[in-house]
Amino acid sequence: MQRLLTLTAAVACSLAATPSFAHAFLDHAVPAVGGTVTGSPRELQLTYTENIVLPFCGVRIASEGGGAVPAAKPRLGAPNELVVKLGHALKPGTYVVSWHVVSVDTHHTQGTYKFTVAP
Ligand SMILES: [Cu+2]
Repeated sequence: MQRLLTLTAAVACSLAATPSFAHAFLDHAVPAVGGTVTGSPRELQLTYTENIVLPFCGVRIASEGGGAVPAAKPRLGAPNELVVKLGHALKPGTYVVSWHVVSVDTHHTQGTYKFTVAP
């Protein structure tokens, strides 16, 4: 029975994973994915394609050289949006954002993107 339930869940998920209903992928971010901003942002906003479960979500920010940027724990700006307040202003340079989330359908996704702070 347990096995049948597992199989049913797997089939349901693969059926659900069509382009119209996928896991929580990053839809857009501020600063924008691959974008350049003038001056340091105070916070990052990451908006997902599905609602997410905050206790299982995390975001790390590092300079391209690898140094971690201190940041607050993410909070929800909306049911599908993480907001991360930065611990200090970012110097000009390129930064790497690494995120992982769990969507309300319990699936885990993760990814990275970069943005640049112009001088
Ligand atoms: Cu899913």
